[in-house]
Amino acid sequence: MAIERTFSILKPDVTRRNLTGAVNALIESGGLRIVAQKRLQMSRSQAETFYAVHKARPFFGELVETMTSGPVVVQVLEGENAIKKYREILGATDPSKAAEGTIRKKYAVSVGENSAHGSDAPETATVEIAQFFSGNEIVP
Ligand code: FUP
Repeated sequence: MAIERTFSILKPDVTRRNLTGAVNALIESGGLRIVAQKRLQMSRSQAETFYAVHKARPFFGELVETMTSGPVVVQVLEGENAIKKYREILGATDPSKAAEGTIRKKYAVSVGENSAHGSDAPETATVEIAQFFSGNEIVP
């Protein structure tokens, strides 16, 4: 199986409630390794760039507001099939539909405040990692 990297964001609802360690424990016990991590305040323009694919959606404004409402923790996760595996650990976008034991089932507040992001494909993972990390910040 292929060793992959995926991009993760622990969203402001997680940092606000001091749940960074709790979410990281689920990531690590799920078999992924945190090979880069930093806490930062996303600017409006960073959030708009990151979610540009959703620009035309009715929730875009609220999404940008939410993502800039407090600190986030951006991460690079590594492991076998990391992209798919992290999506499984995250659970469904809507926490009411997320499986038991997933990050979103345990911790998400709502669809808009759903605790964490994970890349959905290898191409997006590469672009998303490059938006926040330079190569020498990723230490396997
Ligand atoms: P996901 O890949 O699971 O993060 O989900 P999407 O890319 O579909 O959505 C990205 C973010 O947009 C979600 F995390 C939260 C927000 N969103 C809403 O606020 N309302 C919606 O109906 C759908 C998504």
